[in-house]
Amino acid sequence: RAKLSGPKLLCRLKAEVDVSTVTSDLQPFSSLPWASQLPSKQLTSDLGPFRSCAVVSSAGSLRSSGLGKEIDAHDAVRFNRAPTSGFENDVGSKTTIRLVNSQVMASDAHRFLSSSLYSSGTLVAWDPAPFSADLTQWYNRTDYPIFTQYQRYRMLHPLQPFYILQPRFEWQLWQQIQDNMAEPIQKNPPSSGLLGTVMMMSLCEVVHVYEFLPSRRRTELCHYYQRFYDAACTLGAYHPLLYEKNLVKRMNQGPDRDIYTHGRVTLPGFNRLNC
Ligand code: NCC
Repeated sequence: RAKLSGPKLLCRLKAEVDVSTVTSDLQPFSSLPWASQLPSKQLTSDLGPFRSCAVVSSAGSLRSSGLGKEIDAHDAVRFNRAPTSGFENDVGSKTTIRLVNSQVMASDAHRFLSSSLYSSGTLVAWDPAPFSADLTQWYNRTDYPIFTQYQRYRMLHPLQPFYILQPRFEWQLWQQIQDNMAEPIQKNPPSSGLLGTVMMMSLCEVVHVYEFLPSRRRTELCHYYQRFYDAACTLGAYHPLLYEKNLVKRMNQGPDRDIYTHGRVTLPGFNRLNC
């Protein structure tokens, strides 16, 4: 299997991966009593297009980066319980979209329903669904109780836009990682970081990703917001993170130097690609 060049890889992603979200008219949701809590339209038709976007990984190497100002010049996506308060100098303060996994939504420790951390911008949630499961199978067997938590959140915060990614998107992206690697990769969905990056490529003209590919500040510190050390946070265990990073490295259109100094990768939005 031939290794695709960066531009070919970008075109393949654009053609094969569809950032689809759950809408109220889809089976099995349309026949459920709470269907009206779901958005009636796709995330990609409600939001954007944004001119330039920042994908802010939660990596420990963001600490002392001083990237806050630069990040705040873009529309930004953040992940899970990554805070901005107290870390503005390094990660900025603007949150346009927050992408949360279903574990965060379900765990008591993360106070998903009550913490103000989740209340700015648009929320997008995802759950590691079984490989190629249809929506009904997934609905009956989610990894974490994403739908009960979604309904509760919507009751408490009815005005905040809140979307749920379709598992189809996770697995289409997983397939692209697999198709472009020589070895078989683990059959777990990509990390929130890659899901968010591709989601932003569908919403923005240019996407800058910060500290997904580690800079010279590379550290075993897991998150910039927590004193916990584990190299697996950067290299992956459950998620095929190393392969995800390999893919992003190949698609990068910015200079290698940007990665080293700023942990910054530059990717084109799908709409800007001529393919
Ligand atoms: O850690 P997490 O990810 O919330 O980080 C968000 C994204 O940033 C990128 N990252 C993070 C740390 C690091 N040192 N290097 C990185 O590149 C990754 O792309 C990552 O996706 C997740 O993907 O949803 C994940 O969530 C956590 C956890 O569920 C939440 O933080 C809530 O506590 C997972 N950790 C565990 O389950 C213990 C993590 O595996 C993936």
